[in-house]
Amino acid sequence: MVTEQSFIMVKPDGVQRGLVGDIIKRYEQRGYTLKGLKLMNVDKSLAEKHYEEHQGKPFFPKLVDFITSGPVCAMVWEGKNIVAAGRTMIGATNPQASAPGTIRGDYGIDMGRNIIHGSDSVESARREIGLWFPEGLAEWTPVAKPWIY
Ligand code: FUP
Repeated sequence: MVTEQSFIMVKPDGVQRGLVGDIIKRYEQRGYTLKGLKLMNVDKSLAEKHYEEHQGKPFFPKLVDFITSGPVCAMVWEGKNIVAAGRTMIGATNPQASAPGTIRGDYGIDMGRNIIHGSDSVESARREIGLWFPEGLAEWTPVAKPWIY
């Protein structure tokens, strides 16, 4: 079985508002496996690399300022279809368009303060995990796995 991984990050607004625990709980309870976790400050260079696809867009400078404005909680989650399912759990980019029950739909109002990032493809997940976790990930298999799959 191919094991898919996604890079999920609670942004500075989510950390400041005390939403880290709830967000971790949602992925854990769904049955996904936590493979990497760290609270960290983000420097400009990492922020610009992470959001390189948006370089040159009008919102780019504000986005970099925001993501470097306080600690983020960087995570890697693993499991079946985690990239797409992780995004479904997050909701739409604009919290106003996110359904209740999603993370942004439950907690967000403003596009510039949308709480959480999740990789948008398996390819970006690979790139983002390499960028944010150059030290590598924890190696483990949860004992609950046969009860989830
Ligand atoms: P998402 O994958 O849902 O996080 O969204 P994008 O990669 O398209 O955008 C990255 C971040 O840029 C968003 F989380 C919010 C910000 N953004 C804006 O502020 N304005 C825009 O028009 C688009 C995105």
